[in-house]
Amino acid sequence: MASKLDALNRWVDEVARLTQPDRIHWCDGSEAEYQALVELMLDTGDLTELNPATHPNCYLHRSNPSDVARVEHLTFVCPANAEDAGANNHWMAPDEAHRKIDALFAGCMKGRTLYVVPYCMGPIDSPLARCGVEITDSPYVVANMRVMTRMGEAALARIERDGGFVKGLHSIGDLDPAKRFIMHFPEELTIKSIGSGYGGNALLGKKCHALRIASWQARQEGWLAEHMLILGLESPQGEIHYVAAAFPSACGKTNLAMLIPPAAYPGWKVWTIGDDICWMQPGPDGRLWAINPEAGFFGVAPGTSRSTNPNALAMLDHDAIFTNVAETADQQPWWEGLPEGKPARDWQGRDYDPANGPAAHPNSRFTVSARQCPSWSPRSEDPQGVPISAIIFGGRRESLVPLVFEARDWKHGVLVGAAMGSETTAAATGAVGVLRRDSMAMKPFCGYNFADYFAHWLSFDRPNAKLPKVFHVNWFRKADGKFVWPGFGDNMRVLEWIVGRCKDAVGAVETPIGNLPRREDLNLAGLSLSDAQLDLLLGVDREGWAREYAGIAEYLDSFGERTPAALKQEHARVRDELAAAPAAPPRAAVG
Ligand code: SAT
Ligand code: MN
Repeated sequence: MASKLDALNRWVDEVARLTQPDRIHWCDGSEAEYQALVELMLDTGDLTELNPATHPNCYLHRSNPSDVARVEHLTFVCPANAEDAGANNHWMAPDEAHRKIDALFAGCMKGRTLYVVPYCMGPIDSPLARCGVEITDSPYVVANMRVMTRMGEAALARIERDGGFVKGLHSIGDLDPAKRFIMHFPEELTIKSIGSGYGGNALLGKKCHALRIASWQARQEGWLAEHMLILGLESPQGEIHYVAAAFPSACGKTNLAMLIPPAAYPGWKVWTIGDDICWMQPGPDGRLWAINPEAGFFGVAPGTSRSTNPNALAMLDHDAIFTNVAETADQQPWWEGLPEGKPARDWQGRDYDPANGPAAHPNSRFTVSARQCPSWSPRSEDPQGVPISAIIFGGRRESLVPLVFEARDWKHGVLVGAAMGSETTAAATGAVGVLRRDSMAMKPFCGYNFADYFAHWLSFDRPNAKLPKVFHVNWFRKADGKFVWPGFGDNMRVLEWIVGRCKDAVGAVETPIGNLPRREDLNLAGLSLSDAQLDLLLGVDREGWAREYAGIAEYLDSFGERTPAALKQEHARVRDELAAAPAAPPRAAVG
C-alpha cells in the first residue's frame, strides 16, 4: 500500500533509503492489526500478558532500564535562528542537527519493519485538529499510538485531503543513551527522534507534535497549544463549566481530570475531556474553544488507587498497556500506592526485593483509551471543542504559595502563568524535588522562545474577547513534612470556588498577588482543618512573596530583550503593591 499523496510516498521512500528496513508496513489502525502487533510483541518478549481473568487484553512492557523518562538535555528545538528557540530550549543549527541525527538513522532499521503511522490529533472532522505521520521501527510505539491518537485509515484520508502533515521519524536505534536525540524542526514541521522507545521521546504525536511543533504553528495561526487537562464541572442544576488546567508532568493532572466529588457535593459531576494537552482557539463568540488532541491517557501509575483516582482504576482492568510497573505473583499489574496485592516481580522483571528500590518505576505508566474512563465526556468528540470558563495554573510548592488565588485580569494571569514554579518529578531524568520555574508547565514543551510565547498569550486580550478567568492552585503545601490540604476529590471545593468566581457568585479578598477566598467563600464542610492550617492555605506571606517576585524578575530577564514590556510592567505593579505597607486590612473583592 501507498498513499494518494506523492509527498508522503516520497518521504517514506527517502526514509527507507536512509534507514534500510527489511519491510514497510502502512498502518490502517484496525483491531486486527493491533492484535497482530500484540502477538508479535508477545513472541519477541517486548510484551508479556497480564492475568487474562482479572485484566483481559492487558500487557506489560519493560523498557530498557536506561530508557525510562523524557530526556530534556537531549531534546533540541532547531529553527534557523537560535533566538527563535530561546533560552528555554536547547538549540542546534538545523543543518548540523539533520547531519548528526541522520548519521545515526543510516541503516538503523536493517532487519526491522518500518511502520508508517498516519494519525490525527483531535476529532477527525475538527477544524482545530492537525495530522501527522510517524515512521517508527517500534511495534510498541505503533500500539501506543493507536491508543493515544486517531490512527490509521481515517487519519490518512484526512491527510490526503489536507495535503500537509507533520513528519515524525523515530527509531529506537540501539537504545544507547549516548546516541539518543529528540530533535524538532518547526520551520519544516519535522521531528526526528532516535535512541529511546519511551513515552514522550517516542510517541511523537504527544509532546513532540501536539506541544512543541503545535505551539509554533499555534503562534503563527493565532491559537494556543498547551500542557493542560480539560474537564467539565456539572452542577446539580445541570450547568457545565469547562476548565483547562496546566501542571507540570506528574503533578496530578490525570487525577484532577477524573475527580469524583466528595460526599459534601451531591449532584455534582466532573466530566473528563483530556488529561494532558489542550488546543484552544478564539471562537466567533470571543470565547476560547478547546479540544483534547489526544484519544487516550498515558498516565503515571504509582499513586493511582481506588482512593486517589477511582475512575482511573476502573478503566485499567481491561485493554490497557502498562510500562515499567511491577507484577503480583498472579500477573496482575502493581505499583506503589496500590493497597491491593503485593509485588512479586519489579519493573525490571527481577524478584521483588525492597533493597532494589520501588517495585514499579516512579515514572511507570499506563496507556489506555480515553473512552474507557467512566467520566469520559462525549463532548471530547465535538469538532468545535468546548468553551473554556477558567484556566488554572499550578505546581508543586511545599511553601509560600496558597491553596488558590485568582488573577485580577488576563495580563496578570499571563504573569501568574509565566511565573509558575514547581518542584521537579520523576517524569524527566534528573534530580527530583528541586524548584524550577516552569512557565505554564511548558518549559520542556514550548517549541519557541518563551519571551515570544508570553507575547503570544498577551495578544489574546483584544476587543470583543471573552477570555477565561485565570487562577493559580497549589495542592502541595506542606507543614511538618506533611501535606496540609487533603487534595484529590476535595480539590472539588476549590473548583467550585473557581466556577463561582467565573459566575460572579462568590466572594474573595483582594491582595497584591491576586484574589483569595476567605474561609466563608469555600465549602469546608466535612474537612477537619485547624485555624493554623487554614491560615497557611489561605494566607499571603508578603515578605516571602516579595522575595518570590525578585526571583521572578530575574527569570523574566533571562529571556532577554524579547520579553514583553507589558509583562515586566505587570510584574513591577505587583512588586510595588507587595512593597507598599498594607494601608488597611485587605479589601473584600466584590462578587
Ligand atoms: O513521557 S511523557 O512526556 O509522555 C509524559 C510526561 O512527561 O508528561
Ligand atoms: Mn504531560
